[in-house]
Amino acid sequence: MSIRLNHIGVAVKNLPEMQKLFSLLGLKVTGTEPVPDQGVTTHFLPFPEGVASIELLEVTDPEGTVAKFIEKRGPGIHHLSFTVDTGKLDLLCNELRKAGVRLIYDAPKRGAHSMRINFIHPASAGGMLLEVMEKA
Ligand code: CMX
Repeated sequence: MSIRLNHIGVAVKNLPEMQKLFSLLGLKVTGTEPVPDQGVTTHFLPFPEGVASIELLEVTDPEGTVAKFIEKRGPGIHHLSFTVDTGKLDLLCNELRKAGVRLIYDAPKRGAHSMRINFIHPASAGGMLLEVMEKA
């Protein structure tokens, strides 16, 4: 199984300010997608050659997990997201569970860009929230 960095999720408080900053770094928003299930609208800024993206997370649900994250820890890097080969996510999740790794969902959910997603809890990942996903 191969795994690739897909994006770095960043919880933002001031979207225009962050868009301006990344624009100065040469990264532009190429796609925006509301993900009501996750209480956010996602704004994707791909790196050149499509290697990976920055994902700006704009809060749409004040009770959602990203809103809570900003309230507790302030804006900043929220998660790292990795893609696995299509059809391999369930296998990976089973392997992780068997190894005692704590996953957030019992079964993957639908995320932005029609991906199936799950998360490794920060308690099992050295304080980082890690997303693992595959194309649905
Ligand atoms: N990165 C690192 N640590 C985090 C974190 C994050 N993103 N979010 C929460 N934590 C910390 C909490 O601050 C808490 O730390 P302390 O124990 O030191 O207080 C700890 O993790 C555990 O917190 P918890 O009480 O179990 O749970 P929370 O209510 O804080 O929720 C989590 C944490 C990971 C379970 C929740 O954020 C979640 O379900 N995340 C998955 C979904 C998600 O993040 N969606 C948004 C992105 C969607 C997208 O990209 O489309």
